Amino acid sequence: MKSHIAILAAVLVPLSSSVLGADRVLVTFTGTVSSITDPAGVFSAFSVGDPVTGRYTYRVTLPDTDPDPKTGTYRQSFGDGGGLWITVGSTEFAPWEGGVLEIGVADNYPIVHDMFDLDIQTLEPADCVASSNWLMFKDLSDSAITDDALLLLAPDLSAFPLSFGQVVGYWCGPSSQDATLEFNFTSVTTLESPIPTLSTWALAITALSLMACGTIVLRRRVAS
Ligand SMILES: [Ca+2]
Repeated sequence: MKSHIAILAAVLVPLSSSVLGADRVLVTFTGTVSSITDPAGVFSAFSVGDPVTGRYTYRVTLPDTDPDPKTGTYRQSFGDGGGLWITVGSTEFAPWEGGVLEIGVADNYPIVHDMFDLDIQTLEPADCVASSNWLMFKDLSDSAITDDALLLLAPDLSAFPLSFGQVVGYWCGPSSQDATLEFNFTSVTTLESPIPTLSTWALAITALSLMACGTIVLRRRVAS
């Protein structure tokens, strides 16, 4: 019986944050470095083909600060729990503690088309040096996005054919130089959302099946 309870707890605890309605979105992603533009030699430790992992998170109740019904702008500071992390190889580019995650949504907007993007600064601006993490999901056919609301699930890569991420560095001074490391996505996965995902429903069905089996076993033991 104890093993049944342990199994149920292992299944139901993660469910409580998703089936019951998480108040934030948490998405993980994987990818591969596709290009490096690096005149200053900032990203010399990395190569095209290097593996990329990362995650981002934001609160689902963030207000849209853009009155235009075709575009949304949402902000959440890193100190308030918003963030976008990118790890290339074994090097993590984490948000600067004073950084603000900015999320943009565009619905059938001129030139931009349908777009969902996230951006956060990763280094405190000092000596004219800064850097940022940026993800962009774009659909030129204008069918992926239907309004300017925050996305509550990870973008479906098949609906956003033009998608990529970047780690960007800005160096200014006598010779201003930008360095950019770009990667393609191989997967984008919802871990938490107020909307139950297919994997969440699979977990729920597993949990209910286990409960039903446990009940049947108990009744048989009581009856025998
Ligand atoms: Ca708007």
